[in-house]
Parts: sequence; C-alpha cells; structure tokens
Amino acid sequence: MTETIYALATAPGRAGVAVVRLSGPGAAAALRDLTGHLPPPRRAHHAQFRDPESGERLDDGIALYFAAPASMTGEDVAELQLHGSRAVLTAVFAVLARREGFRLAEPGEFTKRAFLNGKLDLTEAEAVADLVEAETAAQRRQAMRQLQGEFGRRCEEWRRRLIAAQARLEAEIDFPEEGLPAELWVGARREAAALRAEVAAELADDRRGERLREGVSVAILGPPNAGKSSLMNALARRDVAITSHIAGTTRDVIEVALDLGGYPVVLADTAGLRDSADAIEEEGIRRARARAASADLKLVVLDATKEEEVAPLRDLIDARTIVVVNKIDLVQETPVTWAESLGARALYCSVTSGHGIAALIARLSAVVEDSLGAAAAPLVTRARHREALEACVAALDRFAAAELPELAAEDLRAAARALGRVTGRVDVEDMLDALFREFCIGK
Ligand SMILES: Nc1nc2c(ncn2[C@@H]2O[C@H](COP(=O)(O)OP(=O)(O)OP(=O)(O)O)[C@@H](O)[C@H]2O)c(=O)[nH]1
Ligand SMILES: [Mg+2]
Repeated sequence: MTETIYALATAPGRAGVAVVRLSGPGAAAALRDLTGHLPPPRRAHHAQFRDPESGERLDDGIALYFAAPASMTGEDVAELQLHGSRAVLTAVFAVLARREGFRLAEPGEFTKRAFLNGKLDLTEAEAVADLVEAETAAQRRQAMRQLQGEFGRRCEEWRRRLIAAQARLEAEIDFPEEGLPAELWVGARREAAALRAEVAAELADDRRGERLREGVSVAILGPPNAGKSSLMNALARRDVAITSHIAGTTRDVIEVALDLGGYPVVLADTAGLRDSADAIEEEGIRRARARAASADLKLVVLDATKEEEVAPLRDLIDARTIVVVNKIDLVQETPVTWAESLGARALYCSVTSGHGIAALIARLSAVVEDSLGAAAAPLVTRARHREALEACVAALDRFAAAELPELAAEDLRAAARALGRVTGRVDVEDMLDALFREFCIGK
C-alpha cells in the first residue's frame, strides 16, 4: 500500500509560520486526529493541533485539506500552518511518526508523486525547482514559462507528429500490396525534414536558457596588481576578495553571484597573469586561463600607468571582451593612447575614486541583456533538454539518409523516444529517483 509521506515544506529554522505537508491515503485521518475535525476540501480552517494520545494542545494554526485527485500530488493532501518553532515542529512530527504507514518524505518525493499521478511532466517538475531557486526576475520569468508547460507541449506535439508519420509508414510496410507508394515515402520525408528544422531552431538558441538558469559567467582577467580584486569588490559591493599592493595576491578563482538588471551573473576574480616561478601562483594562473576560455564574457583589467603589461594579454582580447583601464586617478588624461588601439573599445575607471564604475556596470548589464534577453525566449533550459533534442535531430538525420523504408521507420521511433524523454513519457522508470533528487528543492 502507498505510504503517507510528510515533510516540512518551508525552510528549516525559526519562522513566524512553518508549513508541514502530508500526502497519501492517511492524510485525511491524520488531520482529523490532530485537529478533531476534517475541514471541507480547499478551505482554510482555524484549528487547535493536539496530540491525539495525550490530548495536549501543541499549537494553534490553520489546517487545509485537498481531497484526491484535486491536489498537488494527486493524492489526499493536508497542510498544517504552524508556528515555526523547533518545539512545535518536533511535537507535530513525533505525532505523525507514530502513525501506521507514515514516514518522512524523501527529497523531491512530493514532486515525484505529482509526476507519477500525471499532475506534472518532467519539464514542469524541473520548473518548480527552478522557480524555488530563482534569484533574479529573468530567472523567475523563465521558470514560470516552463511551469506553464509550453516546452512540454511543444515536445508532445512534435512527438505525436513523429508517431503518426511512423505509423503511416509501418502500416504500408506491414501490408505491402504493391510496395510502398512513392508519395507516402516522400510525404514522410517532408514531414521529418520540417520537424527537424523546428527542433534544430530551438537548439540554435546560443544556450540562452541554460545560461539564464546558471548565470552568465564573467571572468575578471589581467596582469597582477591591476586592481581586479578591487573591481570585483566594487561590483559586488562587499569585500569578497583580498586586495593588496603586492602583485600576486589572488591565487584561487573567487566567485560571486550578482543580479544585473534582473539577469544573473557569476563574476569570477582570477590570479594576475604573468610568468611566475611560484608553484601555487602558477596553478592560480592556469585556473585563470581556464576560466578565460570558458567564460561567456571577459573583463580584461589593465593598469592605466603600465602600457608594457598589455602585449602578453593581447591574445585574451576578442569579441567577448570588455577592456577596463583602471587607476585613471594616476594618469593625466583619458583616453589613454595605447589602450585605444586594443581593438575592443576601452572603458576607463578608478576603483579608488569610484569614477567610471557606474558606466562599467551599465555596459556590463547591456551586454548581458543583449546576450540573454534579445531574441524570443528559449525553451531549452537544461543540458538534459539539449541532449534529448540533439538525439532527436540525429535520429531524423539518419532517417533522411536511409534508403530502405523498413529501417527508416526505426529512426522515426528513436526520434520520438528522444522527445518523450524530455517530458518523461518514456525511459524514466530506471532513473526516476535520481532525477527527482536532482530537481529537489533547496539542495
Ligand atoms: N591608485 C589606484 N589604486 C588602485 C585602484 N584600484 C586598485 N588599486 C590598488 O592596486 C593594488 C592592487 O589591487 P588588487 O585589487 O589587489 O589587484 P589585483 O589585480 O587583484 O592583483 P592580483 O590579485 O595580485 O593579481 C591595491 O593596492 C589597490 O588598492 C585605482 O583605481 N587607483
Ligand atoms: Mg587580486
């Protein structure tokens, strides 16, 4: 028999209100025993929560009941709004633990049950986790759109078309009266080509959805002592990285998350780039270069008084680079001639005086918004989605290259399966637990 699961739905720790959620066949009876009354479904009910054995009053709060199947999980669900103290929660959890067939929910288990009962598809379950994790407005919008089921519906529509095409093809293969009619073969190929174009168009999104979910990565690079860590602290508005007049202060990559105009950015400060004999500094420089290669955007910070430091850094400056000339408080005038010849338009600032920092933030925001917010909102938000859509395109390419209809139908089936994996229609059984732990809230 299905067990009834329960868990704290709100963050642990002291709080004005804490919500305990129950789901399963025993939820209604537990609520009745705790409050002496089963409220009508979907109505908030002011309740005294008591230990049914001792009769002791544990708390005074709100009880909610959702009868199956009209609930979050599709099962009977009860929600207890309690005072968020350790003592109240310990007492209520002790009462629930005593009940036959009751146990604490595993991470992601409520969402997993919702999925198994057809309340959510996998993309919507992922969206619930993303919405809980959302830190910026753009992330919230993306998660909300996915939660509305837009991506899942697109995948299902593509999958239905593929299955229909495959069925038409196989019907003819099974009953080959005069061989496969040419127009059927041509029609199936036309449909597959159209589908391939639609799926491929969603993949050609510059990974905007994934970057919005994970944060745009911006690496701060440059020679030692140019003021990289000082700039990082100024942008983060707090002392994240150690700064000093000693060249070679920063060794590790230091990350900080920022909200730039609603878009998430992960800023990384790195070790100053130079030839070093110190093994630890050398490792820091290796990590800085690796970060430079993987970053979506690079801020190359230069000291306005040190033209000689530029030459070895030229190879770092490309279309993904903003050149920042720092310490302009130490020079007579800007622009600085040598910096103007670097190819990328330089921004001038002084972290010490604060001059130019607002303009740098504005430029950074504009670049990030340009790269993430410009075109239509992407559907793909995770590597898992991308891999599945790529597998679909690959199968359709095999189909296009196939000469024998008998074998080609198999490629259409593979393409449909790949799409079914996105929503969880197929192939989820063996990885269900791992998957939901991954989506799990607050991990
Ligand atoms: N005059 C002046 N000094 C600055 C400015 N920005 C940073 N500094 C100073 O430059 C020195 C180096 O700053 P850091 O931020 O540690 O430089 P870094 O680029 O992180 O250096 P490494 O970690 O060694 O690669 C410190 O003494 C800062 O106070 C500036 O705009 N003007
Ligand atoms: Mg530093």
